[in-house]
Amino acid sequence: MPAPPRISVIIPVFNEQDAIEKVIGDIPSHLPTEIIVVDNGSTDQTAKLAAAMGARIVRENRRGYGSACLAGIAATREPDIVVFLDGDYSDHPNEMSDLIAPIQENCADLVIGSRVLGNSEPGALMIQARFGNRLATSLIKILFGVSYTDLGPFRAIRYRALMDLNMRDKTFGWTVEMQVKAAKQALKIQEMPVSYRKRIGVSKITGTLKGTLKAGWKILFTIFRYWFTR
Ligand SMILES: Nc1nc2c(ncn2[C@@H]2O[C@H](COP(=O)(O)OP(=O)(O)OP(=O)(O)O)[C@@H](O)[C@H]2O)c(=O)[nH]1
Ligand SMILES: [Mg+2]
Repeated sequence: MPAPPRISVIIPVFNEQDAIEKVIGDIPSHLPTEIIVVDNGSTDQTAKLAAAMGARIVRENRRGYGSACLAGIAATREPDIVVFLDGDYSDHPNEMSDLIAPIQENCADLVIGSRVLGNSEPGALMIQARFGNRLATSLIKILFGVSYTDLGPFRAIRYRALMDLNMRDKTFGWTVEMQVKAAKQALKIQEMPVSYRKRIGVSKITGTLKGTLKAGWKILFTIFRYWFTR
């Protein structure tokens, strides 16, 4: 029997004290080798609660979703697979086995959890997020020839492939940068339907006009940037 893969789960968090215990508690306990919670300058009890649940806390004071993910990667200890998961309890961590299965079976290097293909609680995936996903994935299909349905945060990637992607984005271009670079490098890519529910706590990005515009602009900019530098 081959040894089970070593899995690092990275959870970027900014003030998620009402959600973080549920997120960690729903991760199948037999799966990850370690859970890394990247505290992106929280001013609440998030880090303390996560540590009490057994997570390793990494602090990253430079704000931004990508900054937090990059700090999480830097803190890993050469695992086989890295899983990214949001800290607001929108994703369903108990679906992690399905997400990593294609990598374990050597059918994929990158698995994107698709909220569009899975069950999304009404109102969880807001109209602006659905529209943004459509636009971004259509552009990726036209420019890079790869079909995605979502830019969802819940995703798994082989560690070596992740290193080769040389991720850079420090904000909300992070998810699309990974997908575009994976397309350019012709990684084996799969999507897995995942469930999605309304977040716990205050919406910070897609729930606000400013957040949506900033994230939307950054996503489009990132797609074209990697198109022009191909
Ligand atoms: N907004 C924001 N989130 C961060 C940051 N750093 C880490 N995060 C975490 O990144 C994850 C995704 O952020 P969310 O605010 O849930 O973004 P979203 O899912 O697009 O939108 P909403 O859930 O509607 O706010 C959460 O776990 C945040 O706590 C940051 O600088 N800004
Ligand atoms: Mg969210």
